[in-house]
This record gives sequence, C-alpha cells and structure tokens, in this order.
Amino acid sequence: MLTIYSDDHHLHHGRCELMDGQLMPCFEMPSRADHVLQRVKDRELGPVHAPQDFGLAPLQRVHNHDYLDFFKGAWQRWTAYGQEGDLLPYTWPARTLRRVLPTSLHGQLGYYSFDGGAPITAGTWQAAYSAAQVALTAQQAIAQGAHSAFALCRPPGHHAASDLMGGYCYLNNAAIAAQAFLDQGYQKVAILDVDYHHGNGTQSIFYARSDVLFTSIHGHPEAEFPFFLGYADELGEGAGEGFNFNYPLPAGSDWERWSAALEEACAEIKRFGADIVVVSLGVDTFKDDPISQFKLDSPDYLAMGARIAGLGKPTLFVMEGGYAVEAIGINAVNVLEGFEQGSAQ
Ligand code: Q9C
Ligand code: ZN
Repeated sequence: MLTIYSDDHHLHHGRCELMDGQLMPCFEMPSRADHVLQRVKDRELGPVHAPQDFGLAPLQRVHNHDYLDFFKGAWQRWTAYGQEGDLLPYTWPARTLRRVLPTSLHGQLGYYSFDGGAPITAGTWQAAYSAAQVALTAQQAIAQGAHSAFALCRPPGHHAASDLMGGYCYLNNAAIAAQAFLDQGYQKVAILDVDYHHGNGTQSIFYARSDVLFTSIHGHPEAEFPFFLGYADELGEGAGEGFNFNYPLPAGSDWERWSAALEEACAEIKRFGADIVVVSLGVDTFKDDPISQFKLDSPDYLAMGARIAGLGKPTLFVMEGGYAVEAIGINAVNVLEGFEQGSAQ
C-alpha cells in the first residue's frame, strides 16, 4: 500500500493542553506520526511518497474562506502583539451570547473554535495545510486506480468543521479528500470513522447531504469528548436524512462489542452502495491509550482492517487520533496490513 507523508507535521508542536485542571504537555505530538512512519518502513508496507500541492481550492470546497483566511493569518496577528507562546482560545459564543464575529484576535479565535484543545503555533497552518495535501495526494492515487492508500496526516482532522477548529484538528483531511472524490465524478463516498472520538466535524460538514454517508463508532458523547454531538439519534437532515449513523459505545468496550458496531456500520455502507470508502483511522481505541476508555488490543486492528477490506471498495485511510505513542505505529499499520490480507482473499 502506498503511504503519503510530509515532514511538515513537525512544524506543529503545541506546548500544553488543559487536562484535569492542570496544564499538561499536548498528547497530540510529532512523535505520533514519526512512529507510524517508522512502522510503515519496518513492515515494508510499500512506497512512501511526499505530497503534491493542489493549492487552496480543494480546501475551500469544505472550509469557509473566512475561516481559512483567519487560520492562515492568526499566528502573525498574535506575534504582532509581541506574543511568543501558543495561541489558545478562552471564550466561546455559548448559549445566551451572540454569534457575532468580533474584530479582535481572541474574539475571532473564540468564534472559529469549539474548544481549547487546538493551539495555534508558528507552524500550525503549514503543517495542517500539508496534511490536507497528504490526504489529497493519497486521494489522487486511488482516483488513478490504486485499490487503497494511506494518508499519514498530522495534525488530525475529523473534529474540524467548515469554520471551526478544536479537538487537535484544524482542517478536515478526510472531508477534503471525500469532497475531492465527488468533484472528480464519483457519486457516493462512505466515511467510516473508527477514531475513539466522534467525528463531529465530518458529520456536520455532510449532515444535510446524501452523496456522503457518514458512519462513526466512538465513546458515548454522554460521557466523552466532544460531548455535544455523536448520539445515535443523529440521522442526517433534509436530503441527508438517513445518511448519518452513529454507534456510541460505553467506556470499557472491547473488540467483541466494538466489532458488532463495525458490522452494523459496514451493513449501512453496503446498503448505501458506496463507490469509495474513506476511513478516518484513529487508533485511540487501544486499551493503553492515555485519554480513551476502550479496550482494543493490537491484533484486533488486523481484524478491523480485514473487515473493512470485506467491503470490497477502493479505500482511503486517513490518519486521525491515537496517543499511546509507542503502540500507535503497530496499531495503525496493523489495520493497513489486515486490509491488504483481507483484500487478497
Ligand atoms: N485535555 C482526536 O483524537 N480531549 N482528538 C481533551 C482534555 C480532546 C481528540 C481532553 C480529545 C480530542 C483527533
Ligand atoms: Zn480521537
């Protein structure tokens, strides 16, 4: 399987996040992608290519122009105040407040974010831009005939909505790739989000549309980030009604429970008649993940990949979360190897 990877992810290294009342080093760190790349090489998964540059246009198909302008320019505005630390939001337009766009940097940052988990650093825009190009380059490989490809994206993307950053995410790499397939003439794209957290950004982007099926298996939002989306009764709206399926699971869910939800998601993808499957590949479902509560073990990821292969569709894997840094490479690449073994049969 072809892997697309850019070193630019090192340009994004947030310092701190708020966790249990304390500032902790960011869980979403550069070594995550380094470990995945190393495992790709160790296992000889296939060639590793740098991304091409498709420019801003495919990003603008998913994200608002004003949001992209804000994100691109935010760090420079911050340093113009003489600041050097990470730029983090601290006020959001919650209930009783107006959703106006203020003129100030922090007002705008609150407007364009939904949590304090996505720090902007000097290199965040470039890293996120390159991650989107990684996804688009892997997308192109499939459009040109590959049965599968792996977009080793960092920072991740599935929490980012059309004009919101949050949950370590800025640009929705999977959504950008899915939209690119549609823009190139594919009719039906299914997204299977296996990250531990609900892909609220991806769901929101496609919620009113019938050309993208969104399915997600995740920690129940009653008890887990992002809390305010990801419930089972969210089925889509308007033309998108019946094209959104959430499988929220309780803390402690193991492979037996998780794979039952995967069966249901795969049944919906089959019923949908997808031309393409885009997998939001988070491996924070791992038993030793430091911020998650599922109990999947490393061999389970081989089975996960094999089941996805059973769909029999060209499949784009887009890296999302996973914070057990030592194991993330094993687990992510196990999905890819399981897919290849499952495809060969
Ligand atoms: N510091 C992804 O897996 N949790 N994002 C914050 C308090 C945010 C996870 C916990 C989790 C975001 C892509
Ligand atoms: Zn996650």
